[in-house]
Amino acid sequence: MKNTPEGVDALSIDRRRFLALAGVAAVVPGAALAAVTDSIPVARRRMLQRNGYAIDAETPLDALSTYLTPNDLFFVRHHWNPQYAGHKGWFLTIDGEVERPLRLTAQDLRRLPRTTVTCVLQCAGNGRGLYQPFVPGVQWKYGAVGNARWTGVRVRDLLEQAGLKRAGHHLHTFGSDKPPVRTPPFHRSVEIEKIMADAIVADEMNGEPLPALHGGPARLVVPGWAGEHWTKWLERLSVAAESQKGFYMETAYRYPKVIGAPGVAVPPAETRPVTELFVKSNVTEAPPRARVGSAALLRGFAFSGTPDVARVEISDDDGQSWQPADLDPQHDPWAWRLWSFRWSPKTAGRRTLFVRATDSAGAVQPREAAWNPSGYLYNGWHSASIEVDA
Ligand SMILES: Nc1nc2c(c(=O)[nH]1)N[C@H]1C(S)=C(S)[C@@H](COP(=O)(O)O)O[C@H]1N2
Ligand SMILES: [Mo]
Repeated sequence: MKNTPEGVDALSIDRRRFLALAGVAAVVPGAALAAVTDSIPVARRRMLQRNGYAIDAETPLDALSTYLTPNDLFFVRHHWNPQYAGHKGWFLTIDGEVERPLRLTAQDLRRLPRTTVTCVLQCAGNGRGLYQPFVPGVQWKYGAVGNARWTGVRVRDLLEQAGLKRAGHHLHTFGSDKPPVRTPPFHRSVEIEKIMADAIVADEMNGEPLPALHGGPARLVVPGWAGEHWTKWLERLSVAAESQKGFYMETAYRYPKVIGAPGVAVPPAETRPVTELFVKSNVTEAPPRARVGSAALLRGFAFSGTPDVARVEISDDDGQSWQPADLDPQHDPWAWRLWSFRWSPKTAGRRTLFVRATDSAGAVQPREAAWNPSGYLYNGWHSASIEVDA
């Protein structure tokens, strides 16, 4: 694909340059955000750009140590450089299989009953750069994921107001970003059951107006489902009998129905759309050195496409035995769970600690992620390597 050049080295870019690249001005943080943001030291406030064209920047793991990921450190995935829409003149159209099509301004949206969801947004391609053999596309490693508090209006309320017809089974979503020539538009759709269950049109992120980089004035939030469903710069929601057609539904964002051998192509008829996220955990902080007999503290996060994480465990013997990590009390359905673990090494030398999570449906994070031709939903065990002194 033209818009995702391969093999581009990641450049570390600081926040100022990142904003310059994005062509947007820094927003003045509100009190709520300042509290979220201040807990990450200045030295760690940086992003890793993973693409030569369009902003595709991931968060370094050590900056993903808070329950809410600050807006200015939240990963960004653009398919191309959008023309950022302002609030003035913006409106959201709701049409298709509805009795009364709606046209809402940003102000109209703010006056409707509001709801807040705290949940994970992860790009389906997060971890693509870790697959063997190599998979072309943006070489995301660990940080195309974050946890945020999204506020806005339930799509169910909007569709009830518009009078959803029985023939409507899919919600087609349209953002205002226009692709470069000869590139298919980013047109997507989501099953109406999922939309009616818990999708929202969000115009706030972590208590601030939704930043332009993250789809402001408004975007779709689909808790538990991969990022490509979360249409940014939303301008139209259209109900239809069938799912949307085109490259981003029929070719991209599909996963093999049956997992085959690594590196082997899968015909389209033997794929299904990517939907729920897979259970996954990462280490965000671990000391490079430790000492026999004294505890070393490891921290990280865990999440899944089910509402909750049941357990996080650590192994210091290559997966033969597991010890439970402590789960932080803060949690919300489809949010991530922070964990911590005090490890007391008994022998000196270089040691590898693996982490794995189990979700509320009993799915256990596998040692190796299931290989798939597009490199989606990587969830192999993550590890930390620690040098233990006698
Ligand atoms: N209109 C539009 N919406 C979009 C995209 C896009 O390129 N255009 N990228 C999608 C993908 S693939 C992801 S992973 C998320 C990323 O959201 P973020 O940039 O706020 O992290 O937005 C989704 N919504
Ligand atoms: Mo994505």
